[in-house]
Amino acid sequence: MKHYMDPGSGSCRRVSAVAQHLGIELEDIFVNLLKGEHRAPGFLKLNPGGKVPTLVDGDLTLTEADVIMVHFAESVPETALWPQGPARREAQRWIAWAAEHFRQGPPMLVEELYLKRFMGAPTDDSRVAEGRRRIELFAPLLDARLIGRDFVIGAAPTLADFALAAPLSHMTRAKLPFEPYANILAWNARLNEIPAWRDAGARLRDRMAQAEDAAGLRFDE
Ligand SMILES: N[C@@H](CCC(=O)N[C@@H](CS)C(=O)NCC(=O)O)C(=O)O
Repeated sequence: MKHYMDPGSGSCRRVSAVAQHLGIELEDIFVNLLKGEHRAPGFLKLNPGGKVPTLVDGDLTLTEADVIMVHFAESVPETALWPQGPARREAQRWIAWAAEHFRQGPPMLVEELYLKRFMGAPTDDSRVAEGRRRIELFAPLLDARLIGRDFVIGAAPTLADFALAAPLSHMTRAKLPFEPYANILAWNARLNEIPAWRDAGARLRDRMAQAEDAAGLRFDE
């Protein structure tokens, strides 16, 4: 399976981590987002939306990290990442909530406070305020859900955890304001102990560190 990806993307981190966790081998094809390679005509033929991750599995081309994660989970006999019965509905509910609500605020701040610096573009303060507002609106719900739970569905991680945690991948670099949410921070730390999630997180950090060096930027000020 070919995985068109940029290791610096939280969405690609989900795809890489789930594949590794399930023992599925992927051929990674680097699409350098910072160089605009996702807008190249060849890539747009594959994914007219111009986004990574994009997966090619034989005749099937899939976009949307949520769908690709499910494609992997349903290709193995049984995995706790994608539980059966009511727990699966609950996981699906959180995946939908992540896409519709929780994963809105953080990417706005990542773009405004971090990625724009690579392009030398000015920060749009209204988008920063909107990103913060959305985090303040939705983070308390996830924080409350995690009281007394190690992971979102229960004792074991599921695809829902990766769908929710992916946008926190740039938390330090973009200084995402999650300090008030102790349960989210503890859960994020627990997820980072899962080898496949940690490994994809390390590749993301290395990728961004190299990009920062190449651009002559420092983000630890
Ligand atoms: N809903 C998509 C979002 C994918 C997405 O936004 N990917 C980003 C990287 S994290 C991207 O390709 N950005 C390029 C652009 O939008 O120009 C998914 O979950 O796979």
